[in-house]
Amino acid sequence: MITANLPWVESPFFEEILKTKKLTDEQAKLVNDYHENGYVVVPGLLPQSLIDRVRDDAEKKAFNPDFPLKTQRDATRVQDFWLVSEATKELAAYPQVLDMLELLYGRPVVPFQTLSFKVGTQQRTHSDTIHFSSLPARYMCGVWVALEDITEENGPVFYCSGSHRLPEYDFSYIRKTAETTTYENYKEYEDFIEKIVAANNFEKKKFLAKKGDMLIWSSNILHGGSPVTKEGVTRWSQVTHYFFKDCYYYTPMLSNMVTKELYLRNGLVNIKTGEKAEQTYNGEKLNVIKTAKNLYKLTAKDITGRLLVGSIKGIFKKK
Ligand SMILES: O=C(O)CCC(=O)C(=O)O
Repeated sequence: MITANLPWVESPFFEEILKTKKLTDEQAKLVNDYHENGYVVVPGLLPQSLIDRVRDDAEKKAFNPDFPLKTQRDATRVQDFWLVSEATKELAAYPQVLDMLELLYGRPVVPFQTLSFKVGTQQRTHSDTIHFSSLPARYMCGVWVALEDITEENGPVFYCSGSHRLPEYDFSYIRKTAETTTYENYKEYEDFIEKIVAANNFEKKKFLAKKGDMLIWSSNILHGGSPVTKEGVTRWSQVTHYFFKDCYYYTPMLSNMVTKELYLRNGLVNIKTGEKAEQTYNGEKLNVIKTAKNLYKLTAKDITGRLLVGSIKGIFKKK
């Protein structure tokens, strides 16, 4: 069945593919909502005992400066706490969540990053595709879990329903020039996305979650963190980021999206298996040619780097 090389829930042929699936009413509602809105809210699936263990670990270790961590940590967030917290890892690879994601995407899931939050991030609107993209496109999603009740005051996550249908905006849309970008250019991206929100009249819907509620968002949905309006309040929460099998994984923010020189995520580890994630294009290994520090060009197997250079020289000779 042709999917336009997109996850089936995001395919233009979604309705046709849906008819071929044997789904329960609950599953049908999940896939229809996700297709339509780009997100779903799932209350009551995760055991409160697991939520309590994750929160306890985050309090006692992640945000305890005396607990040694090798990953990035600041006052708001800790990256990849799953490496030292069994509970965080369990939440990231919770079997019923993985089943749900595999139903939505039709491929084995690769949980690859956790972020643990103590307070609201107040992050400006963005799409995860600027950080995490795949080839074929859109095989990525986020699962955000409240580790305490979320209020208007403690900086709820917000999202723009339907915005997943937008193009995957990167710097090739933002700039007229073709430089490779870095995180120093990130504000330019955020300013651009704010204009996109205004141009589309998107509403920023707040996720006023109860402890244990979960939000699944698709790779390209616009989202962020609302302002924290009460001093000193916490917003214990965890987000896990997932890719899916048989893709190349890259970071557009650090790539050259005009020349398609990609910052490949070569060291990606599958949280569930502990193994390095193999990268392929729908199962096909491509040639990977290094063009600069951390940048790679993908070519088909029948074109080697040498041939590519040779044919370019040939073109110049003819002239
Ligand atoms: O938790 C938040 O406030 C936002 C998190 C977020 O935007 C992300 O993980 O991409």
